[in-house]
Amino acid sequence: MSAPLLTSLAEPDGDRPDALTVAGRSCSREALFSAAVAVAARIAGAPVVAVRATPTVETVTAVVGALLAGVPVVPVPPDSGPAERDHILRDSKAALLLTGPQGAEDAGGREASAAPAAPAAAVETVPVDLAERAAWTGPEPDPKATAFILYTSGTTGAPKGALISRRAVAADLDALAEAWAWTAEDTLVHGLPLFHVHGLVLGVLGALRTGSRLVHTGRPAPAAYAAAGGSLYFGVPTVWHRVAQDPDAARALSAARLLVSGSAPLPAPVFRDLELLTGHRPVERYGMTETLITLSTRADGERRPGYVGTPLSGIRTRVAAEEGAEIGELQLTGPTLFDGYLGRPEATAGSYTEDGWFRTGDIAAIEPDGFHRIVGRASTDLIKSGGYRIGAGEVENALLDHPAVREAAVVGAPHEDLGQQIVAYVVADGVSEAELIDFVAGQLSVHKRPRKVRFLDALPRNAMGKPQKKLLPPA
Ligand code: MLC
Ligand code: AMP
Repeated sequence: MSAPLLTSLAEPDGDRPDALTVAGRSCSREALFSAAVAVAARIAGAPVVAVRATPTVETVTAVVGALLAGVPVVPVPPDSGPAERDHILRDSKAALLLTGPQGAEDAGGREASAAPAAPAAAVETVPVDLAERAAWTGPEPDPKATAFILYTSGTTGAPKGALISRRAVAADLDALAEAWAWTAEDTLVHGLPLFHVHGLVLGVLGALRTGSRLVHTGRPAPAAYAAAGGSLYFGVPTVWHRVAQDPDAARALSAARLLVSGSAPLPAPVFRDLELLTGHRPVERYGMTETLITLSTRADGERRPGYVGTPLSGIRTRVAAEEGAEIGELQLTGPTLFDGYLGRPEATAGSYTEDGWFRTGDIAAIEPDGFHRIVGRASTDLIKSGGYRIGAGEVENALLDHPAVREAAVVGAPHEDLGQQIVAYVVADGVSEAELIDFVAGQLSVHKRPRKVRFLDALPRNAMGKPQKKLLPPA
């Protein structure tokens, strides 16, 4: 049984003024804790709270405050357009939205080019004030209680809210600390978004739970990683690809202890370039919003290009392969699994096998020595671009909301930097590629925009009239 989620926070060291740095602004653990207690006091008793997840100290304070109060947190991507933001707020029934000051958000966030910051009408905005202080006497929340509701895309429809318990987060962070020998001696550096598992759960709570310093670089730029002087670095493969393209920045990471890649497959050439430039063979780990991180190579173990290692402590895996085949769907069980999709019992039930194993939808192979290799996804309608998971159906629906678009089919095309890039095929009149890209970026999140739009006279269809993505022309 893991210790309570925020144990290490309750014993702030108090004297390190830069225990936490986000986009150039620092604070001590004690300052973070006191301001978070003030947040907790303000929101105590709320059923759920949304947090506008800009890369700021305020976002970290808001999340910690909600966790202290035992109020489930719904992170809202700061660049999400009205369609996506309203869906998240309505579906989660969040009545409060914690935000930072606009100025600070502009400094490190994506506000400059984002959609208007106005929340949906029913939501009360609560600004986080780092100078505010309060005494906290609340009881330790139940470990079974929900820590996060993380919105994540499926193949069709709008994103679903994955319910992540406090004990799942605690179990995952402890298993990762063990696998990576992650301690209070580390300085964690990354610049990943604070609304997904990677940047928020691992990248913020992991640092707070292990007691390590955290430097969040605002954006995951190679030069910022190089300047941060960390011991432990997190990145998605796109970030590592960019680091490998910047030899000076890459060489500066030689002094680190561990470089960790996850959220999408790390291409073998990027693994090798990183090794050549930094002297480190990167650790690769695998996870999902619904399961948190479940597989990883280890600080004290072999790291092999193309492999995501072995199950973390407490996790069991199996591959559901057809008779005679070596690859099949990866299925798993363990203490880090989610508690279902909010308000969607059928989707929840559908994500488990009859005997209670979680169906990842990823195709994998397990070598005789236990090393796991992720081969691909069962459905091509879930796209991974820059480490973001994007449902083809969600982007198609956004395109179909444009008055000029009659038909739309969205695919993920292989891309050297992004892994996959979103390509939209549309049947439309009197609208340009740039207009459609901006339209999706404005309705959903900017990262869900197609990078290319191809105009067709008609979508290829089978005899039943169903669109055939396999028959679309090359991007
Ligand atoms: C571009 N921009 C636009 C725009 N086009 N703005 C409005 N309208 C348009 N049409 C702006 C963007 O807002 C941004 O602004 C800038 O242009 C660049 O945006 P981009 O081109 O989309 O960024 P890019 O360089 O492609 O981003 C790459 C990246 C990003 C690696 C930084 O993809 C990223 O952060 N990925 C991390 C995803 C992640 O954390 N996944 C974890 C999921 S959890 P500005 O102002 O910002 O410059 C998970 C579990 C696990 O998977 O296993 O971990
Ligand atoms: P998300 O829910 O956004 O966390 O995305 C989860 C998906 O990311 C998984 O189902 C995988 O398809 C993919 N993924 C995460 N880590 C890896 C990895 N190391 N290698 C390959 N795919 C990965």
